[in-house]
Amino acid sequence: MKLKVLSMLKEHKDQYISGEVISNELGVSRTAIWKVINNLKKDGYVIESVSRRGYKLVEDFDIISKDELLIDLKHFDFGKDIYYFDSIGSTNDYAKKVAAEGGCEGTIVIADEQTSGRGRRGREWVSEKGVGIWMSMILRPDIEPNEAAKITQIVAAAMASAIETKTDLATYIKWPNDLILESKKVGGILTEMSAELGEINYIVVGMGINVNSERFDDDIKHVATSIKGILGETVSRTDLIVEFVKNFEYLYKDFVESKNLEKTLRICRDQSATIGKEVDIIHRDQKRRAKALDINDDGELIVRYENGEEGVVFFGEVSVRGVNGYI
Ligand code: BTX
Repeated sequence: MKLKVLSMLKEHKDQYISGEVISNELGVSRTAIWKVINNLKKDGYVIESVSRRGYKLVEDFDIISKDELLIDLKHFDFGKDIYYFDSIGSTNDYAKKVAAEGGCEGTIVIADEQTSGRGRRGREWVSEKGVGIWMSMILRPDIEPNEAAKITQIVAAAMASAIETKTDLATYIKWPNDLILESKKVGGILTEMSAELGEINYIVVGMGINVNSERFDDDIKHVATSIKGILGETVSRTDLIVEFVKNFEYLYKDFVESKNLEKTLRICRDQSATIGKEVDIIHRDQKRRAKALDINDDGELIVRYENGEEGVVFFGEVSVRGVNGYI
C-alpha cells in the first residue's frame, strides 16, 4: 500500500493529488491514505498537504528509499532483492554473507552509512551517513574467474555514465577502479570473488560514491571530492542508483551473454584519466615509471616503460599512481 501511494505521488510529481482520488484508486478509506502519508513523512519524504487540494511530493530531498528503488527498478532484473540498512559495517561483507547463503544475481545491498567501509588491500573507505552511495551487488556470471576483473570496468563505465547523465559533470575513470571528478576521487570500486578452480561461485562488487558530502577528514581531503562539492547542489542518490543499475544491467548482459565488452571499453577509453599519463606501476616494493598507452580488449592497461619496453598491467597485481598529482 505504501508503495502504491508513493508510486501515485511520484506519477503526479510537483502536482497535488487529492486524498479522494488516491483512496478511490486503491479502494481504501481516506483515513488509511492519511496514515500512509504520515508514514512516508516519517521515512523522510517531504509531502505537502493542502486541504481541498490533496498531497504533493516535493522532490528536493535526498534519502535513499528502498521502496522508491523497488518502484523505479521494477522493469529490471537487478534490484528485485534489495537489503537496506541505516548503518552497517560493510555492504560488501553483508552481500558476501547473502551470496554464500544462496542470494541471487542482482541482489543489492545498500547502506546510508558504513562503519567499516573497505577499499582494496584492507584500506579504509570513508562512508559517512546520508551523503553517499555505499552499495554492493551480487553477481553470478558464467565466465572464467580470470575475467572477473572486467566487472570492475563495467561498474566504472556504468557509474561514470550515470553521473554524467544526471549531473552533466564529466567523470573520468582512473584505471582500474577509481572515479574522478576534477582530478580528485569521487568514487571507488571493490570487486571480490569466491571461486573454485575454473568456476565462479559469486562475485560481490561494491561501489562507494561521494554524492552530497560537504567536507572530508584531513587524511583524505587532498584526494577526495564529491558531486555536490563540484556541482554546488544536492543530487538525488536514489536517481543516481537507478541510472547506474540501468546502465550496469545493459553493459553487464552484453558482456555475459554476448561476450561483448566493446561498449564498456569505449567508455573506459574515452573517459580514461590514465591513458596518455605518466604513471608509477607499483608491485609489492617495486616501482616502475611508465607511460600509459591504452586499454586493451581485455580491459588491461598497456604501458611503455622508460627503457622503451611495452607491457600489460593486470588488475589486482599492481597500484597505478599518477606522477603529477593524484591522477
Ligand atoms: P581503494 O583501495 O582504491 O581506495 C582507498 C583509498 O581511498 C583510501 O586509502 C583513502 O586514501 C581514499 N579514500 C577513503 N575513503 C574515501 C572516500 N570516501 N572518497 C575518496 N577517497 C577515499 C576503493 O579502494 C574502493 C572503495 C569501495 C568502497 C565500497 S562502498 C560499498 C562497498 N562496501 C565496502 O566495504 N566497500 C565497498
